[in-house]
Amino acid sequence: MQLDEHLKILGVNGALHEVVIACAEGVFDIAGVVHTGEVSGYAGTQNVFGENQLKLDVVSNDLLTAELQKVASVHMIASEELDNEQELHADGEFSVAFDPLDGSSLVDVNFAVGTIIAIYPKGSFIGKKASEIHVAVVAVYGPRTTLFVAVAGKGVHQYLLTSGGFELQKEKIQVDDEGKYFAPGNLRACAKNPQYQELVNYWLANQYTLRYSGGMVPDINHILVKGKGVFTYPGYSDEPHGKLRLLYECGTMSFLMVEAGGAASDGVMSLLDKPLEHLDQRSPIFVGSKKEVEKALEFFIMG
Ligand code: P6P
Repeated sequence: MQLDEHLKILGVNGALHEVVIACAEGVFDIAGVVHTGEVSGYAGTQNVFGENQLKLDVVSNDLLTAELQKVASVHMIASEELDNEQELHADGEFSVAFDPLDGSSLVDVNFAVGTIIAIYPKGSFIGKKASEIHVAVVAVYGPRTTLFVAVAGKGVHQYLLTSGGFELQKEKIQVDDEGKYFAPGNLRACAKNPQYQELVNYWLANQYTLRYSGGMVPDINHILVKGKGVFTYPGYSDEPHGKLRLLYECGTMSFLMVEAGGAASDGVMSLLDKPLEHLDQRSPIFVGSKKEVEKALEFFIMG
């Protein structure tokens, strides 16, 4: 079954259906440039986080923005690659936030990368929470291009990009409450954060299997597809809020995981309930199987 038809079965119709399809079109376009490798090198510019942009970052952003521009129901957009949120259509019903190519620094070593998109109610993103997301669209560009679509209250569904379009692969993906896979981001923090060192020691002592690539999307994809595990990217003294962006990465991936029956926290509160203060806000993240997230937080709260 094609994405287009399955969305209608999920009750995604009208303007929201148009926006989701535009996101999928953008993913299709980005997959083309990622897999051909024709676009390489640096753009000579920096994003709002002060990171040097690859040409692929900029091209991916432009491809997705172009698809969203075609849809009258898109009010505003915000991109990790743009300095500010932008209005596309004054009468649009939805605002779309995205990281067009997450993990782009891994493209040169041919690791999997991804696109992270969240469709919110209209208006500015400031003050919004991930719990307000209507639909999340997350793509994994690996040996194959796959797509997660999470619809608020309707679960997470996976599609495979084939010559015929996005074909439904798995409905209602669910993660177990526990499972011994761990994806420990920012391990450098262990040198200054003994609580993190203790958590890593716990995972090792209990024979957890390491699954970490350095790409948030493929690393969380692993938890969703295997149905268990935990991804962490804590802060520490030098970076108390960690590295990952609340709007473009943590919020959307948390929405995806919670819709699949998992949990997501910043160490203090649910990441679904954390209001956005500014576009480049960063947040620690503990996300995955419920009991694995709870166990991870024990080490940080007790510390
Ligand atoms: P580190 C990729 O650059 C990214 O933004 C996420 O996709 C990933 O989880 C994280 O950074 C990796 O960070 O510190 O392990 O290189």
